[in-house]
Amino acid sequence: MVFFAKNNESMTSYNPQEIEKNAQSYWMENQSFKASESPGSDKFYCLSMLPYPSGHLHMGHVRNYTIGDIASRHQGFHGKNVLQPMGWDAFGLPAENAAIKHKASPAEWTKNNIQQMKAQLMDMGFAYDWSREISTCDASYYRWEQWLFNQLLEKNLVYRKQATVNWDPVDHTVLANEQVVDGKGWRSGAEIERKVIDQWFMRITDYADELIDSLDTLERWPEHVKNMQRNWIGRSYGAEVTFDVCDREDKITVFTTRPDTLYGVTYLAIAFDHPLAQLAGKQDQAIQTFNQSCSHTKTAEADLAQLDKKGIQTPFFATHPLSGEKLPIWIANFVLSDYGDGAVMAVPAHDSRDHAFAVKYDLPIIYVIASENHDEAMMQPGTLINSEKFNGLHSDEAKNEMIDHLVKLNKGQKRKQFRLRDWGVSRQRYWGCPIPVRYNQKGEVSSVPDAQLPVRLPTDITLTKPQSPLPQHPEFSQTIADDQGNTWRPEFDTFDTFVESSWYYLRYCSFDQHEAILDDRAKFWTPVDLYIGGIEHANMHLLYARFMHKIMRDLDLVDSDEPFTHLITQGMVLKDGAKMSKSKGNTVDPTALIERYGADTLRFFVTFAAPPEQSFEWSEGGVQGCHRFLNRLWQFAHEITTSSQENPDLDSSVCEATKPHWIQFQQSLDQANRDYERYQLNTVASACMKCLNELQSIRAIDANAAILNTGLQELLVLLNPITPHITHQLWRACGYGDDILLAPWPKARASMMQSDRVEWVIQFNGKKRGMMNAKKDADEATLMALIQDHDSLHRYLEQMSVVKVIVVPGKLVNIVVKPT
Ligand code: ANZ
Repeated sequence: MVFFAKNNESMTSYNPQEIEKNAQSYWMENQSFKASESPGSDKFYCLSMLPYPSGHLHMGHVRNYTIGDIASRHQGFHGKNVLQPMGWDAFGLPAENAAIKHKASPAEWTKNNIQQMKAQLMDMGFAYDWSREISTCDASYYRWEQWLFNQLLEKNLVYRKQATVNWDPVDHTVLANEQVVDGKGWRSGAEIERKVIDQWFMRITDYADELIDSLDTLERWPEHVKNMQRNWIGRSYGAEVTFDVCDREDKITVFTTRPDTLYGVTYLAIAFDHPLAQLAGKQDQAIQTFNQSCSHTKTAEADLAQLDKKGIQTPFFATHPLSGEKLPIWIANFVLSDYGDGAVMAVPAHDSRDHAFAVKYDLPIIYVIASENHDEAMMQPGTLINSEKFNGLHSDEAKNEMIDHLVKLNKGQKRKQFRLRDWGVSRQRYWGCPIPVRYNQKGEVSSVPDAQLPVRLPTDITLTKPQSPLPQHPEFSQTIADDQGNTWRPEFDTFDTFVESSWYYLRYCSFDQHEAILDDRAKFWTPVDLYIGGIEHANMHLLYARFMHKIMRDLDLVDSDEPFTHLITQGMVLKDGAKMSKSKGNTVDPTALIERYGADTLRFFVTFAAPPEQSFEWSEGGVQGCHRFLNRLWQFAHEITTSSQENPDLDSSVCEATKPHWIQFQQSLDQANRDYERYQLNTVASACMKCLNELQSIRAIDANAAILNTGLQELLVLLNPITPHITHQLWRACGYGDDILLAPWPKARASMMQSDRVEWVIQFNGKKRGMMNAKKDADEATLMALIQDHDSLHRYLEQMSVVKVIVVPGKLVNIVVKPT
């Protein structure tokens, strides 16, 4: 292709490798992204979930971090104090596995990986304040985690208790549920045992109510993530009912959400490790065998739901608290040991599990809610029958009356129950943060005083097997003697790595504070304004971080109730319809792409491919298309560079022929600005493409048009958050200034905007719910489509059906809805 540069100099071609390095050095030298707590400006804390340092950046990271980087750079142009930090979630199992494989030290392996990945992140041109880099395996970080543990200990928010773990008897190690495959250890293949050992727990259940209730304040969190958290915490309201065991002193307490069905109870079902089940096992070999078989199944509720219902009858009976009826007591494999009281009042007529079980073992079924179909369980509430004085009541009333009655008889009470358990934070592993406690010969516990922190994890370790080397480590395992002649040994367990990631975002604020965990800067920066990460962290990580934030608030270290104001869960990068992942062997290496096309192309592609929350299919062709766009931009900028003079009266200089294109340009600019605000970044990218097309059309009509330079300047700034390197270079090459980061942010010219857009009032059932910008003459279908897509308005349509839509042209839409 031949280009005619106006200044007749030979045209330089777009060489991303060179210009990207230059731009990156410029930012480094000028400390362009160093965060400061300047008074007078608003802050914007933009956070992407920190990576595990596997050594290789993958496309999921690239996408996640590009979204965050665009948001940060965009806010920077708007005069905000921006904080965009990066760090490493550096403890955890993979380092141990890799170390065993390579007979190396996990610390070394991790350090090398961090170096490699950091270089890759640098190549992407992300605007991080690297001075705040955190590595969670550094003692300067984890010593404050240990300090926090001491605080929690003092506040009685951590405790030690026996709990069941999956024990691999060959590898001498505890396995996570995911590492147990068909009841066997994933590595050793050994039959897994359920072993009961002492472990540390954090009292997250103390905050269960608040963790549910304050979800309602998180307006900028995806609804489905909030629902996942609600379900995970699982608050149920119901009753506790006590059954006397016939001819014995024992009582069985059950939790039920359906006290209205009490007269329908025909048997009790208890978990295999319920005291009565254990007692029955001692007396009867068959029961013993059954209990043992239950002890090998997984405990996860989802797994239990899939199980074939199995049970065995015990020799015990219980008395129905109201009717006095004698009820058999069964041990059943679907009863969770650690939910409620590990016992269920079975109502086969109205619960499907109980029904399946009753049919299988030929137990009686009594309907106590009027129902026509007696072939299966009728789960809906309704009118009570067969329930003596409660007959004729509706379930809702009956629930309360039944509870009142039980309270009078001293046989039950109202109860709130959570599915959430306290957070078990002990791991019987080496590569983690040491838990700062000691034990004496009697097994008594004492915390390591703050002044003696950190308890350092030794790093001079060569791992050869998955067993923790800490109990054998000559220095670490040393005991200390006190004045009373007690000797104290250290704790050999380390923390679950979710502990580190539950508070790292706070430490970025006070990264160089060595006298305290946090300082006032944490109050300045938090809550995080935008948090971006994968949906796989919807439950555990986000819940633990929310819990920790509330603890920090109660320690007066932060002054907000929630850590993350706005959450974006980015979609997946797919290849041939499957998630791109190492295990599927379908990954594309970002480094190879950067070498070939440059980071800007990659950044543009992952932005352009889909809205942040949606998944997209990888396409090399798509990457090439993006590269061609950047090439066109490069060439265009070089061709017009010297052709212009500043024209103060820009609008009147626009001739009739070029005017439609200039108007189009302004409209795309306007659209891009609106889409930036709502993080609809893919359409920002396409608007930038349209802008370039319009400028090219203008040049084809009038090569000297004064608006070309103005348009190019605006386009470069608009594009800068997405493709920072090429825009940095062109800004300088075109002589617009030294640093594009100092340029004003472009706004569409009102005078050039065709006034075909207006702010529509949007009502639902006659109530105004918001405004929406759209074409004045938009029809009903277009408006409805826009509302469906709208950030805040779409939720009024969720689980609703539209009865009627009334459009007042150019002004108002009223949608009449009713629940589906
Ligand atoms: C009688 C009943 C009748 C029940 C009926 C349900 C329907 P959520 O809502 O999830 O909290 N349950 C109680 N403890 C259990 C345990 N340890 N393992 C397995 N199931 C247990 O569930 C509460 C219901 O789950 C309780 O209400 C109880 O069964 C069962 F028509 O009691 B229901």
